Amino acid sequence: MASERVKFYDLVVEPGRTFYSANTWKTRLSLLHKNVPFDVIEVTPMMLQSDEFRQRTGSARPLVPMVEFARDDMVFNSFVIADRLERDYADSSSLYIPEQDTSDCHPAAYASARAAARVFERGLGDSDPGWSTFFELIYTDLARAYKHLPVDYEYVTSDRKLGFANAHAKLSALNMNELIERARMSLLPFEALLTDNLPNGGKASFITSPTKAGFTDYVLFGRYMMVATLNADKAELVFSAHPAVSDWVERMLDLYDGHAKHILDTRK
Ligand SMILES: N[C@@H](CCC(=O)N[C@@H](CS)C(=O)NCC(=O)O)C(=O)O
Repeated sequence: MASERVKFYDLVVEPGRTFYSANTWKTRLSLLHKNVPFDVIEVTPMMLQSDEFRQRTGSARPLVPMVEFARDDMVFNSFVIADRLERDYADSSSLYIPEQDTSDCHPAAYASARAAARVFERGLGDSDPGWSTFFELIYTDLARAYKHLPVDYEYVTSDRKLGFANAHAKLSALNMNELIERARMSLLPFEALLTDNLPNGGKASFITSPTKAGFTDYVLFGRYMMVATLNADKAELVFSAHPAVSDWVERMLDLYDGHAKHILDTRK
């Protein structure tokens, strides 16, 4: 399929600032993986809450990532977008089995790989199931980033946004040393995967496949970018605790002409 430019909606504290959303990083990297040219539309939480956005998206609570493939063809949710990219750009490396083009993947192997990616993104890649502590780890940094914008601050620290009672007080009272330790431990499976010997004797460079990054890498790297953009010291403390994971972060930063590294270097 011809690669038409699409519009990719990404979250910022204010226009011109950095891209900190773990979920939108999945989509940004999925678009780059599939070689789909895109224009970034920077949106703030208040823009997303506006009547204009609610009407345009037909959703009472619009969330990013969103990709506008064409007028009146807006797709939400990072996994739904990934599936759409797999369908529309089947003649390029699969997000779930990156060593093959999507159209060449065996259906049974494809279903297994897609299911593994889905479980992982709803597990470690999501705050709700409690598999990891990445959101809790940066919550106070996120709140601080909005402090000078009273209306946005009120929203991002509200129970409505955070999803449970007294959320701001509870999240702010968590013990940071314990959070850092738990976040480190949540990376142990990846350190093992990247250190184990493969059947051919080599080592895996990426998580989704030994030689090429894919959707599962983008899920974990989204968590890394969320932490690194909001508090670089915490990212260092957590991700550098494991040598193989630390090397993987460097490889991820270098992907697609150093796309993520460039954003870390140029946007704050
Ligand atoms: N499961 C969804 C999660 C989407 C989501 O939670 N997006 C957040 C950013 S990480 C958002 O739009 N937040 C703005 C808001 O809550 O108003 C996905 O993967 O796309």
